[in-house]
Amino acid sequence: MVEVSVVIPTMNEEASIGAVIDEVRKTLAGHDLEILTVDTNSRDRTNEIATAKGARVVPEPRRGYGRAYKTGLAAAQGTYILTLDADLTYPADAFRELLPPLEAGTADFAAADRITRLSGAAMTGMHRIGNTMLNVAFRFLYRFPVRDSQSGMWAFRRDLLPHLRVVHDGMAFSEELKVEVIRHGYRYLEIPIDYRPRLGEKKIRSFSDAFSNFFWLLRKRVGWTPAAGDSLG
Ligand SMILES: Nc1nc2c(ncn2[C@@H]2O[C@H](COP(=O)(O)OP(=O)(O)O)[C@@H](O)[C@H]2O)c(=O)[nH]1
Ligand SMILES: [Mg+2]
Repeated sequence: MVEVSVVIPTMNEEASIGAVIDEVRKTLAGHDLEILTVDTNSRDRTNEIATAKGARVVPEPRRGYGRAYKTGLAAAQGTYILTLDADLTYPADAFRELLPPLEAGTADFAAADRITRLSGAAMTGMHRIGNTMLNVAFRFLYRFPVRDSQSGMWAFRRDLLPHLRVVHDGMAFSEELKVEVIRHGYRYLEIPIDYRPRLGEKKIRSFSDAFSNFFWLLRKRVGWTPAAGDSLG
């Protein structure tokens, strides 16, 4: 039985994927672990490196951060699922703080909070403004004191998945997942981390993704989404 599945979306991340997997293994040594990378058409050495480091590469040719997670989460087998980016921005050692509250049964979903200890170099001004706007909107619309609605580093029990219906296939997957978790009354915990500057080319478009994520928060709030969506598990 797999205890912990780590799911990592990748798209041309050869500069960092090896170091991310190394950090994950070091942090979770002693756990029965599987590492899945969900890859969309990488044309560089991403998949070669991930395979060499013992990860299972799950191909997902359809574009989108959320699409990749839907495929990766469905393929994961662990009791606990942990996620992070392939760009070395999220310090994997934060799993040492995210996982124990789940194991102890004091939280159902734990997310890394990049905002509380954010340093100047790790996020551009535009990105920071976008995040602030989205956090304010999330708090107002969902009456929940979230610190970092856009964080992509999570830890949760896999048995939550059948209860979560996430529609969005793009970057808004992250906020929508949190909305689902909170709406179901699961205990949501945020833990401050030291977010780092990215290696490799970023896939997010700060301006258009911020607007699209904002409108998605609104639409989700009023229930105006194109489909109910399938559950994640
Ligand atoms: N498989 C897959 N991964 C993606 C896609 N878009 C982004 N990613 C990955 O998702 C993570 C987040 O993307 P990133 O550019 O770091 O966005 P940011 O952290 O919000 O600035 C990275 O590991 C990317 O490689 C996609 O369409 N497919
Ligand atoms: Mg990133």
